[in-house]
Amino acid sequence: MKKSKYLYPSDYMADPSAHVFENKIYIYPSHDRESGIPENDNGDHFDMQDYHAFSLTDLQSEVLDHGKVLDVKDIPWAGRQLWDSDVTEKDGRYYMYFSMKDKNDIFRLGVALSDKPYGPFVPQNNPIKGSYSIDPCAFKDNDGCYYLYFGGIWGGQLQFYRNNKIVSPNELPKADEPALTPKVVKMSADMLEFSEQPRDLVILDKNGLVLKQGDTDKRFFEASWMHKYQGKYYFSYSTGDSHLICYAIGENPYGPFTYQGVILSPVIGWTTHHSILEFQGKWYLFYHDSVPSGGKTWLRSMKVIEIEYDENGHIKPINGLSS
Ligand code: FUB
Repeated sequence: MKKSKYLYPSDYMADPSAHVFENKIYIYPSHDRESGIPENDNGDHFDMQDYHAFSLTDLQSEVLDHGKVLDVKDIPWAGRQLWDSDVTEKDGRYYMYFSMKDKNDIFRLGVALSDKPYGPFVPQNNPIKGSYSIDPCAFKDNDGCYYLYFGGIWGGQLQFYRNNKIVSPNELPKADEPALTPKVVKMSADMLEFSEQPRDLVILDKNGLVLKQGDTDKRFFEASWMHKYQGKYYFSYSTGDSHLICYAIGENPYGPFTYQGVILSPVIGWTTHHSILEFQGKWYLFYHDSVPSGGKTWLRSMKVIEIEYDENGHIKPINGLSS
């Protein structure tokens, strides 16, 4: 599968988080819609109201839509905007982590539970205590510990915080200062809470220096994803306003991570967001672009393409426009 393929042409789905559960690929995307809200840097035009779950028995088969699995109306603490989500499994239960603004218009992370990978998911009454910002990625390590990676700048509000607290004046660092970092936190045994304070996930350049906020083609913006390859931890993410999916490698789930390069060059559409998984011995990149909607930033379509590693464990880059 060297050419990318659209996974669900009949509706707009973005930010696909893909996992293998029960020998199938399950995909948990954001459900884009035409809200009529004008586009702005705050992301108000991404006004999503529900999630669907999808599954695939293999990469050649049709994608099955399992229907609506969570609706903003059913979440007691809901304000607006269901952004990126992810799902993980522990002891036969499935935990959906999602980003949504609360009633004060502050992004928090929520969790919803199901006994099946295809939902429906039942939300908890409150957001995860101490959570903030967007784009949770749930990662299970080989030792059975679970971690959540999260964060996103600009509309994702990560710049509101320092040391996990809202600070004034809620600004990004200056271009020559260390970049704002994504966060990583170990989950509690019941998967409903953070077991510790979220930590900074530091990304270094090849000389061991911390990436700067002005390194816009390398520094973190949003869309955290974690996978393991040959015992190493691969943290991948979007650079946002420079529209790249990049990755960095570390020796443990907390890092530090060293920047390696680009996985996906810019696609049509402002945002770029992905997940990576291994299925039946091959590796795949799930992502989205706005080609089917004629370039509308807020109407994205999910896609998949096979990826390869070279002999040094580097991911061979994918061209977002011609693949
Ligand atoms: O889908 C809404 C937001 O757009 C996501 O949370 C970001 O990662 C970006 O893809």
